Amino acid sequence: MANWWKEAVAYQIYPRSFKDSNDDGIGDLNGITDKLDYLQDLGITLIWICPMYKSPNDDNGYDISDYQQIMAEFGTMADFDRLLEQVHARGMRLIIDLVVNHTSDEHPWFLESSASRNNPKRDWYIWRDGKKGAEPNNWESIFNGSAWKYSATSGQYFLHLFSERQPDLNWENPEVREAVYTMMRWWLDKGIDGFRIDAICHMKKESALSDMPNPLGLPFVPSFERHLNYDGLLDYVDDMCEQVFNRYDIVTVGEMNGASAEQGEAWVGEQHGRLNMIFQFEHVKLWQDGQRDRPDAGLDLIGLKNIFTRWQTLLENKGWNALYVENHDLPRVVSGWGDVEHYHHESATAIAAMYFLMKGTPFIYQGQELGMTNTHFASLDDFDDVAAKKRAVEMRRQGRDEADILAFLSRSGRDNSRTPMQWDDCANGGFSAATPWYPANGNYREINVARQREDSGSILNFYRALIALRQQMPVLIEGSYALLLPTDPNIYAYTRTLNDSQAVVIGNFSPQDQDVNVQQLALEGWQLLLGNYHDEGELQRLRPYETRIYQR
Ligand code: TEU
Ligand code: CA
Repeated sequence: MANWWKEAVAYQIYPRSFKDSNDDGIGDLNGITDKLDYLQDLGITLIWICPMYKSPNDDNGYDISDYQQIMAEFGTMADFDRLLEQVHARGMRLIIDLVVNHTSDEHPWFLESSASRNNPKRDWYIWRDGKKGAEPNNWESIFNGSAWKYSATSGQYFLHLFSERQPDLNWENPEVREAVYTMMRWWLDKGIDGFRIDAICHMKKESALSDMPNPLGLPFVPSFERHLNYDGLLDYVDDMCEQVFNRYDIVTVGEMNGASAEQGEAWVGEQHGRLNMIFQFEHVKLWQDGQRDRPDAGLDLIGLKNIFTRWQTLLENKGWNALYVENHDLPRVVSGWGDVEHYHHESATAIAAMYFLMKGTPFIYQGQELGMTNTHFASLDDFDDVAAKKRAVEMRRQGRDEADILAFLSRSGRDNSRTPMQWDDCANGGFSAATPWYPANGNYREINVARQREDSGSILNFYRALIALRQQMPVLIEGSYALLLPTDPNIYAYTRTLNDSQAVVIGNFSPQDQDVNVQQLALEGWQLLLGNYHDEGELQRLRPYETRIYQR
């Protein structure tokens, strides 16, 4: 196969929480380098690290004040170079986060732009006059509150779709594009293997910046859903590909909220030559929307099957999927879709097999391979994430009571996935000898790498087996996907087929036994390759959260 990234198994690192090498309580680049053997041993071949650039850390590095310097807390550029070299020495590849929808308000570009109305960089950001003494329009920021902030220096407002410390760049301006491309080439010439492109769906703004309809009379109206994937966005992407990406042997993955499976081909269809993959959001929103309506709703399995199957089928032979169920913006998947209390091991591994063996490049978020869970928040003071804090303010404004807000943020908050990686049962899970910047999840004594490494039946070793299986069996990389039992509310089953070789992945996503129609699935005579129970069990019955992988 021509494209190395199709065979890759990817691992996402949140540097602040991965491994602290110098015991100041903050994860760092040398910490990542120290753990490369762990990743290699697991079978990882591609690493994505979240932003490690200079940043005042309003949004944990997603607010960049210098694209060509390393955040002091994370180390130096020499540390980065050594990390890259050590990744390559192990035959792995490294991609970094490209955050160019916005910069930090401390970036020199923004400092210049905000200095005066006639500064040469004024138009690098999106400045507007107020309307009758108020914000230029009624858009709400993704992190709540107005999407505009007033700057007294020049008497105008600037647009920020995220926090007010993350002003949006004006991508209409060719000078902005050129400056960003120069920066991108600088990293690519250094030898990185590609980019995960942050918030790409938000880069194109509706040019009139017109008010949202406001039937409910809200102070500010959520606007981002309407402006996601706005007309003309693909022109930016084409330009970026032509000017930069297409000149390198790299992989590009866009963070693409707002693309439906039907639109997927425009983004990653090979004949268009745009991005290699996108992180689509449909399965994530299914869960989030379900949570909004019914807080205790777990997994809507049929909804999930519909979404994954549409992406699998519509991109078949056309483009490539990025497969993921966790990242640093989401709560832990086993806490949302599984059953941590009764079937932690079974549900974490059933989820793993289900998404990991579809067609596409699987991404594992740090700690997912251990079945790390959501953490415990005793009060609203326990939240660190800027998004959670601002959400709490907005919920208070809506009159929601504290207990309600705490419950909502506890199950949806991004801090859940940002607790320190659990390496062993030493203090702070072995992440750091110092007090970590964010407290470790109290369950690190039970859930940690050291313990799971020794246990052949652990979640970690299940992931290791999945990765090995995928590397050994071309059908699991290239085989086409077909859904079985589409209307079964408890069982997710599908085949992968390549010429005369076939695999079946079957999983029970309920805490009850489920009968399997062996005839319907034609399972007789198949060979069991991997399962998440100690014994084979009965062909015709799946135990709670049991998953099995067969081959013909
Ligand atoms: O997230 C952006 C992101 O999730 C949006 O694209 C999405 O549309 C929105 O949250 C609606 O749910 C990225 C990073 O992953 C995140 O950590 C950053 O906070 C954010 O960009 C700003 O850089
Ligand atoms: Ca450190």
